[in-house]
Amino acid sequence: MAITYELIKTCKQTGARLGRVHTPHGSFETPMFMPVGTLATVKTMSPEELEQMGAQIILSNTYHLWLRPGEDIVEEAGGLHKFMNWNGSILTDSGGFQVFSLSDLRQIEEEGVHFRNHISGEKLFLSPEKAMRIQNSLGADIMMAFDECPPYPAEYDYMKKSVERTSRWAERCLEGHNRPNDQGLFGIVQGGEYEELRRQSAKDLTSMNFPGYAIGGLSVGEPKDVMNRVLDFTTPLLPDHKPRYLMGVGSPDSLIDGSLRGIDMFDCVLPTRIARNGTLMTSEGRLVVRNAKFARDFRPIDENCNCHTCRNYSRAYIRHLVKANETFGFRLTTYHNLHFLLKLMGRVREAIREDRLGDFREEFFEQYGFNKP
Ligand code: PRF
Ligand code: ZN
Repeated sequence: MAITYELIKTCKQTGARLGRVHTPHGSFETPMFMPVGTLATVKTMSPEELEQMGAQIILSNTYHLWLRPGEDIVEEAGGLHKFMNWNGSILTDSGGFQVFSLSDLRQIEEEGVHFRNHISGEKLFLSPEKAMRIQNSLGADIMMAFDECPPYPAEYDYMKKSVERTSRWAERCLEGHNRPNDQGLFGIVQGGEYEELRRQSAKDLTSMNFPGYAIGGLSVGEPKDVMNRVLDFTTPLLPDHKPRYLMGVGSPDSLIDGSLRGIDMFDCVLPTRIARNGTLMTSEGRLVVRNAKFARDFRPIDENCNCHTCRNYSRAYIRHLVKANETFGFRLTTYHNLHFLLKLMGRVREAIREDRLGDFREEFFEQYGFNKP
């Protein structure tokens, strides 16, 4: 099996899991945050920098790499790891979600999804079999099943039909996967906010025996307490001896609240995207560095951070670069935000090891400003 999960311990205070996922490109500690490298690059960061900040696994996207440069070129290069010179683990999302969030004029059928290329307008079609063929060519360590992620809110009747189709598509993904020895395929549990449908989806997918499971369809506009409630009843439906991945979640509070509920893996464009408009995550909440009040502020972004950016550059300098649209400014902000989340996950793992994740949550939320009215 390409992917195995080792449970090291559960936090006595919260039930959160400390573990390790083994892949053909090394192992990574969990709970873990995966930086997003949609187009075979984590925007503005070199693989050397990612390694230096402690990234152990990154995510890339089937949909984007299929459109450009084309999975055949990546395959000819020797796969995604070689193509982009990243030797750690890689996970590719299946394209299902990107089709739903980026393209217009899509039409969902049993066979797959018809839609238009979000750049050229060209007519395209993606199916479970095609998503597997593309992901097999890309060669990531972990591939995702082709699913449907319905919008929030969605009617129960629609969600039920969608969950049933996602289960049938998952069967077809397993069938179409032709590199099970060096690529692990994860199933994706859907069902929106409906407990009965999450239960059905989890039952269908766990019976197919994937090496890991994702929880999809969250962080699509629902309130935070809805997400936490869904996690409360969904994670216990998943097997203990396999990794659990909460898709598209990356705000500091949700990373802690997800870990607390037994999630092992997370990804999100949030840290990299907000970095490119000058928003930084700090131990005291968000800092918008474009703000005039930082013009003569020669302190680091976060006095409690020891990243390359904070050790060497000031708020005033970064503000100047970002306002002038200088690429180097975006590199500095991206580096800090990713370092911040990776370090946060390290602190989460340490708290689990010491059975005090609940206390850590309280302290972190207090300092980050979540407990303020
Ligand atoms: N499915 C897939 N990718 C995703 C999601 C999903 O539901 C989400 C939901 N937040 C993010 N990325 N395949
Ligand atoms: Zn920093």
